[in-house]
Amino acid sequence: MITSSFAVFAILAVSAANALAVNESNLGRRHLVDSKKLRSQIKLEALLEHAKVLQGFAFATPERNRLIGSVAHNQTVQYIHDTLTHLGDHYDVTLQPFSVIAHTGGNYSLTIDGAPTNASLFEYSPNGSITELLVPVANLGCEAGDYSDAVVGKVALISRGDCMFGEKSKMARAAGATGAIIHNNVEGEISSGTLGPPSSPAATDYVPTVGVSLAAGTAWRQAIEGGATITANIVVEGSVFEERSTNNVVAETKGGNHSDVVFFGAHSDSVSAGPGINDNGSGSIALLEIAKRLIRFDVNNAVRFAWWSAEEQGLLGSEHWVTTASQEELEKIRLYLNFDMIASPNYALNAYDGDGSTFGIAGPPGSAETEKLFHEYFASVGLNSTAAEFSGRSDYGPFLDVGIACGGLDTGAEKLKTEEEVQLFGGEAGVAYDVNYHGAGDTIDNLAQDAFEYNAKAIAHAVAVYGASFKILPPKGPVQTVARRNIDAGRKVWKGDWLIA
Ligand SMILES: *[C@@H]1O[C@H](CO)[C@@H](O)[C@H](O)[C@H]1NC(C)=O
Ligand SMILES: *[C@@H]1O[C@H](CO)[C@@H](O)[C@H](O)[C@H]1NC(C)=O
Ligand SMILES: *[C@@H]1O[C@H](CO)[C@@H](O)[C@H](O)[C@H]1NC(C)=O
Ligand SMILES: *[C@@H]1O[C@H](CO)[C@@H](O)[C@H](O)[C@H]1NC(C)=O
Ligand SMILES: *[C@@H]1O[C@H](CO)[C@@H](O)[C@H](O)[C@H]1NC(C)=O
Ligand SMILES: *[C@@H]1O[C@H](CO)[C@@H](O)[C@H](O)[C@H]1NC(C)=O
Ligand SMILES: *[C@@H]1O[C@H](CO)[C@@H](O)[C@H](O)[C@H]1NC(C)=O
Ligand SMILES: CC(=O)N[C@H]1CO[C@H](CO)[C@@H](O)[C@@H]1O
Repeated sequence: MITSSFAVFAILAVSAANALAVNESNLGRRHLVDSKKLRSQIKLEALLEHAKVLQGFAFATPERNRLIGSVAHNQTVQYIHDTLTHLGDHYDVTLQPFSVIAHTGGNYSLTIDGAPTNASLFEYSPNGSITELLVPVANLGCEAGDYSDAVVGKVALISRGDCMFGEKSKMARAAGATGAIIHNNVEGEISSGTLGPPSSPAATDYVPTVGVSLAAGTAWRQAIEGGATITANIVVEGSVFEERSTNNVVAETKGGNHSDVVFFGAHSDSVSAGPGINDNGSGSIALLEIAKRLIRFDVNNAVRFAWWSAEEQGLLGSEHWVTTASQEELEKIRLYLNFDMIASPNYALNAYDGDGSTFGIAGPPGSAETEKLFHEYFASVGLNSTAAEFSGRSDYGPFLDVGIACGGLDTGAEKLKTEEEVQLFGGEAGVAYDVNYHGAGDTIDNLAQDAFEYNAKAIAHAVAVYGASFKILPPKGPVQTVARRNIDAGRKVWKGDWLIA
């Protein structure tokens, strides 16, 4: 239940209600949802109106963001919830409360034999200041037996691979180490890794843990095996863990077969650096506007929408939903589609690579057909489209983990646009798709309005096609009872923006 800042919301609700006006006299004679008709209802002006409301929430607070648990994020959740409930009796709308442990702050340094050394700090690493000998751990540090008595009181040097970073840090602690350095098992540094939230804000699950490159880790191992001693100094300061309560919003059409659901999701929170209007306000807004317009139509398959919270902490909202759903609930989902960052200023129009033809990782049966649906749709309206890596790096990750077919669209984040993509989409080569990614400049003024509208209509197309029929999909694959992780040694496993293994 969200009761905070109700007065502020009440004022905004008036303009929201106007923007919502639906011609009730048309509701009595509804027809089966149709792509062209639904798309014709999706207007850029309405999308931008919602964007203004979300940005207004952020900019009315000193932090100017929509970080989970903040007033502006709570208002976002309430705005989505109230917009849906004000539509009348068309959706079952629920708030799913949960709490997460957020990690803020944490600056750090690594010094090896007195020399400052490149390293990254794992998210959820605790404070500490350790100066101790470095002791290599056998194998991949995923079994208690990999840790010899020599690590007691020392800094454990562990290879990446096989199990999660958090498990390695926990095992190092259990074996008596006071700090841990995890080196990569493929070339390059380990950037933006997470240990995963501790069991409570006060828990002492982990030792201070940093990540280094394969080259650095290998050199230290070889030196130590050759008889040298190496002293590591790890300092982590100002890591703050706090519990924050928040809500997912989930809405399902009253109509349609509730045992055959097509599920659309986006995340409602932003990072702390800015209001998050492209990342990922844009996906949330498109879904809200489509949900509003869909009430004029009938559906054969129930259409469910979710606005996930705590994506930025590592997909915690979607994971909470998936891990608390029963096997029976999960089996009712034919397909999950995800939409985040769909209006990047220097955009590419990407559909998730569900068939694996571009990046080599395919999804469960139905994922390839959904990628094809989007490419064919864009082609039918004269637009080019490309594939985005099907990495699990957003809220569809938990759905893929349990074997549900997935798809989705995005327009690119921090990576640089290529010459080839400029031929397809215009824009500037060698510049990030979204230079404001995770920044204060992620505002309405910096949205690509054309991409926003193209993508909102593409989503409406998928809502219409799958709301009417799943006939283009092959038979479903098996759904797993317990969420499993695709952790192969050396494969990057993403959780939001974070590597977990
Ligand atoms: C509502 O729809 C009816 C029937 O299509 C139409 O005659 C009427 O003008 C519409 N009203 C408004 C306010 O758009
Ligand atoms: C936001 O909502 C959560 C969940 O209802 C609540 O626990 C929290 O106190 C709210 N935050 C603020 C700043 O009002
Ligand atoms: C952390 O930041 C503080 C304040 O800027 C600074 O004094 C301290 O040296 C930093 N610590 C490390 C380990 O970099
Ligand atoms: C440290 O990292 C920086 C930035 O990634 C890189 O330019 C530099 O070469 C690295 N230094 C070493 C010694 O690896
Ligand atoms: C880490 O240190 C900061 C002060 O530098 C403190 O506020 C914070 O609570 C400490 N974190 C933990 C998890 O103890
Ligand atoms: C609803 O969907 C389920 C699962 O696909 C199917 O078994 C059932 O026959 C459908 N019901 C109707 C009325 O179509
Ligand atoms: C699609 O790509 C082709 C080939 O690069 C290009 O000629 C065309 O202008 C692009 N279409 C659009 C709408 O940008
Ligand atoms: C910060 C963050 O997690 N943003 C997500 C927004 O959506 C894109 C596309 O799905 C993801 O790649 C980002 O991780």
